Amino acid sequence: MSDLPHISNWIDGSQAPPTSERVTVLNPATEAPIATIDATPQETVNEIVLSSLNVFHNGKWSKADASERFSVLSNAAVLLRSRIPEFVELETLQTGRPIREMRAQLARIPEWLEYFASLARVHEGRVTPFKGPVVNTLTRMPLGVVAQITPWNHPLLIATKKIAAALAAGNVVIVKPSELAPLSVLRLGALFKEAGLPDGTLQIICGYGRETGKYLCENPYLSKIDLTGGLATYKAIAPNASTNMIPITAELGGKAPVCFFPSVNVEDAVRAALFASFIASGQTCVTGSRLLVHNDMYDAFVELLVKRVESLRIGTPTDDRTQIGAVINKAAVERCSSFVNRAVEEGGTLLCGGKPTSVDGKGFFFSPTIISVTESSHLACNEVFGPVIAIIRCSDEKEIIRVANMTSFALGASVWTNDFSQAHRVAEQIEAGIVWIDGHHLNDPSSPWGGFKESGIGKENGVEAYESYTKVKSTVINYGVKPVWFDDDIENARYG
Ligand code: TXE
Repeated sequence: MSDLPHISNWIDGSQAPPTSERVTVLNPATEAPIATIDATPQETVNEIVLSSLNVFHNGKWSKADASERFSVLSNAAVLLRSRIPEFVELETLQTGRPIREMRAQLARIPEWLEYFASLARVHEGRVTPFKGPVVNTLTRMPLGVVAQITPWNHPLLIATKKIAAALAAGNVVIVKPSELAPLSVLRLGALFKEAGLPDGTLQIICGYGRETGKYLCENPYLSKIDLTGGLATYKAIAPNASTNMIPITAELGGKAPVCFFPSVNVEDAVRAALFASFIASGQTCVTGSRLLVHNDMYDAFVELLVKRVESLRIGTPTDDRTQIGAVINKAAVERCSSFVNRAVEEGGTLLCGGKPTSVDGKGFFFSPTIISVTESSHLACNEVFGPVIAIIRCSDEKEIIRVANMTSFALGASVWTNDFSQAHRVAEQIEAGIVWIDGHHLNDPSSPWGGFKESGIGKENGVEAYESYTKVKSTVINYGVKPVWFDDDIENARYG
């Protein structure tokens, strides 16, 4: 028996007895095992869905007043804010991301709980302009038991935003965090209990995606699946969801263009590129993975960019000075290498980086890499999900817009210019769910987040996310004449 701590599933308000099969979680920066988690088998997954259905039907949460949902989510926000340092430590340990990034990101996560708490309290139904003496009310009801499949790159942020929206709307939630970084999410179970959430309303189950995740998504009693992950995962779960008429929200990959125009000073542009491209070692769905640079600034931009990228500090994630941490696992290192090799084989020019590296001889690290390529190269068209960034020289505005749209993904994009009308013109023509002007990665609980094309379906954040966790009920109240259609003595019978 290993002496690693084992963190079992959080079910019905407490830690469940451990499953017999387990998954080991590694620290990507040292390759050392840090804990084991459950590998939940199908039978257990199905039992959990059924017990969650009972919890939904008992109405303690699904029929709770909006004011009660507001209080519980607000309490959870207060508790989370008071525990940020311990969550930061855990998140850094399991993702290998620099602690300075995790501090900045986690400090904001309670805002998602506050936002959706408020939305639960203030969201109102509608009355339609129905013809005749009729009042038609539209009210929103929770869906039922919803499954959330969450990833490893922003484990706590992504899980919290999905959980907050679903609970605010009155659903019972089953979360399956990524087997690569599940530990922070597992801690949310006890936190929500302390905040006053009824037992069984938030269930957290662990295991491999192709096993536990698959079993969960195949269950016919779910009322929604909300996935953040890869396109292949979406394609694996969609057929079952379709058979069982389960709606899906999917937040998938991206190939975000970062568009630079010469009105921007080169130093500012390079700073923007570093921020867009290398946060989380490029492992985010909106990573600025294609730098589209106007010809008039290209040479100066590249010269300074390479200098700055080469001086980024790769290091131990817990060190405050570290700017670039690890990537998530060995497969990610290999994937980065294979993208670099193919880009070079296709005639791309490696400008900097391009190699696996390590810290104290250990860990899954890859040096920040810039490769100049053509717009239709493999690197320019496919998602790396790592610190391997394509740069493309573009002759003018029209070309930047054309190249920006040359991708099957359409999640994020950013436009950097000091020309106000150019900013609007370009942003308007870029196909993407989120376009930033003079910014990148900007995120807020109120701001809908989700892509077009192969980047996904539906939105996280905002009223859109809340409403996607509800179904609309139309109640039609006739206060005029009662139906007389089949009465014998009525000619030209009318209704109402
Ligand atoms: O994701 P996976 P991976 C994208 C990105 C990346 C690619 C693969 O393009 O290169 O996905 O990354 C669970 N049924 N993003 O392999 O496998 C899995 O256990 C049910 C973008 O890490 O999709 C985990 O909980 N669940 C993204 C979750 O899906 C399954 C963040 C995500 O893992 C499953 C991460 C199955 N058959 C990856 N297979 C973003 N938008 O930020 C896996 N899972």
